[in-house]
Amino acid sequence: MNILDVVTPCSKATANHRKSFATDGEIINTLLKHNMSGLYRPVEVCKLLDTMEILDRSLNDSNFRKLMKIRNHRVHDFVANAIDLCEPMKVFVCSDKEEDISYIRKTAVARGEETELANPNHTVHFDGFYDQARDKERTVYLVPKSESLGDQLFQMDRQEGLDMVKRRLKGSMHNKKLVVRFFCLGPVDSPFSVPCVQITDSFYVAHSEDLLYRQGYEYFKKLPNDAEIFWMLHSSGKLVHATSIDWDKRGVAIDYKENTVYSVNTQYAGNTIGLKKLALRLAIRKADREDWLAEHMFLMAVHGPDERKTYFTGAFPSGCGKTSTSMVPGATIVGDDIAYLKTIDDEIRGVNVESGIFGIIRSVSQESDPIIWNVLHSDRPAIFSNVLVHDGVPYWLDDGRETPKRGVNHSGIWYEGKVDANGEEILPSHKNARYTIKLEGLPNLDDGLDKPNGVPIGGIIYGGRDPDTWVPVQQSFSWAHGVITMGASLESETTAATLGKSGVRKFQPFSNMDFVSIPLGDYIQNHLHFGEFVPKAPRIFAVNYFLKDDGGNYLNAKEDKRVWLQWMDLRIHKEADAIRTPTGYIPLYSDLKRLFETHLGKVYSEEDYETQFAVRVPELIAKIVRIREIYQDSVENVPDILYRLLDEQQERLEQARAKFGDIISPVQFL
Ligand code: SPV
Ligand code: MN
Repeated sequence: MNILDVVTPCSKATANHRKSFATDGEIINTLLKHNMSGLYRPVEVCKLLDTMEILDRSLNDSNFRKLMKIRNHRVHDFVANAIDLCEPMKVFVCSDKEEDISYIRKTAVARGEETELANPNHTVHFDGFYDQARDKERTVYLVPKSESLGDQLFQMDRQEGLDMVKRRLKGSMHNKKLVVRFFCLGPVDSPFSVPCVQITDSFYVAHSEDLLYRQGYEYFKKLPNDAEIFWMLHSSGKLVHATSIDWDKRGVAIDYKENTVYSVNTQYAGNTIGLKKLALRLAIRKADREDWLAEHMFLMAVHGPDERKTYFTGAFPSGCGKTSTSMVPGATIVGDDIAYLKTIDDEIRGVNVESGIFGIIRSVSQESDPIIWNVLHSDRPAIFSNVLVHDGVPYWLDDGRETPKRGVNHSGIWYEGKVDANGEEILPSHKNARYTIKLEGLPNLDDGLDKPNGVPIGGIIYGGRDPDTWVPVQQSFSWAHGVITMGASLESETTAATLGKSGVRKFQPFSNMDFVSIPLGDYIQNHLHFGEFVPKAPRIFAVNYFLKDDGGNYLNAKEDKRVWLQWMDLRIHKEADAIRTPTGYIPLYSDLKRLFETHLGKVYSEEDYETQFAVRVPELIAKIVRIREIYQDSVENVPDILYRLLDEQQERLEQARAKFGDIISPVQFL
């Protein structure tokens, strides 16, 4: 078959288009090869030629060639469809080359999406006043008519959702440049790798992803044609002063049938950086199909006695100490936000999906988070978002410095006492203000970051913002007990990381509720199954950094988490005894006293121990009642073992109450 025979009947084929093919032997050969090998029927070749026609007319020579080096027609289709829908003025294809990457940063600044700060390697980005966090309610799964994800997840009819999001995206890139970027989630060329294509009209998004993810252009060049790919299309929509103004028509839609995510009229990273929480939602489905886990977890190494390293993952809802745990002095970090876990050779191993940090900056001070503080005051590249800028210097809440009385923040020019449209005071820096940095080059970076098979996981930690139930640290009795009474029972008070009121206690199973994309009952079943038959399954722990006394004061200092980590390390290696309580194993006072002294140089009193580790029976029972009710009322396919383990825990608590009363000192269980 002659290529021109196929071209002629195609509706959009133009003379110019045929000419460009006729001069590009490489493409003609590709098309002929595919066609002859029976890969495409003529009608598909027509589609392919439509794609080529769009790309040919929209990309200049150099970008066209960069795209064609990736010989995957699904990539070409995705880019062409995005161009057809969003109608950009120009297209930029970003390779892994330094010149392309620095063009992204330069353009983010030139377009006003970022502003350079006094430190030449730093920029600041502002999101719109009403676009400062993840919008959970306007993030929906597109679900075909015959399927349901259960009552817990936001979903809408797939076709209606696609129509809605495409209507919003239509023409959204007029007068803008469309950027195509290629990344790899997890180490490149590893059993964990997931290739991703991101299309965006935001150079801030493209720049952030450069700091946060592993480059994937070269990887895509070698990728088999049928590789599973995650696809992301984002447009900030209409901009005024470089911020999205149609935030009330903000939308994030997850079309899991096509592994594609759409995001429009928003800029906040959690809604727009497709590789972050949007890809996590797709990954949870992939993990469920393939029997592994995709989790909202840090990954770090605790350095124990004799230079021993033990890796932990930790699931904490946003704003509950996840990043600061993974960055504690004395430990090494692999990742702070998203981990994939797989069983390899009878061991559970994990990787950091990302290669950077998008961390909450509030409360980062020289004293509380010295490593992060130093990084943010060094010459390493960083993007600050939604902080206060005064004289080119970024400030944030509780940073231990005197806050300037004026400056620029997400509300524009800011001065002390400025109020919003409702008369509420505007804080100098947003509570969810963030920093974006690469992990590469951090002084505390673990050498496991890019290991293709990841690192072996010794312990899994669950923690939330819990004022009155869990003790500061405890270990589960078994894998299933940990999965059910710690992971599946996690609750946490809301924070500024999501839109809506802060400080409200919410059901947050596995700290992953916001991203779970399969029915919750199936997700729990997957967890139970995952560790059950692994000979060296990680130990499961629960921590609580936010326990309060009756007067509402926190019972622990921020740095105490270093001691809890050391204790967990000892438990994994069977080097510390523990007390069995109705909810799990807790530390002995003598061990904590020693660890506080060694690691923090602090005297830990018996009185503190008894208050912090007291078993608060009424609160713990009330929690079980709440959790049981949620599962009974609104979750389908709940494994029976969940109810059994919750009932048994309640029974143990009731027996203890009958013997010792409502609030039980840990020493009673000795
Ligand atoms: C979180 O809120 O959990 C984050 C930031 O890590 S983002 O999900 O990107 O909003
Ligand atoms: Mn997160």
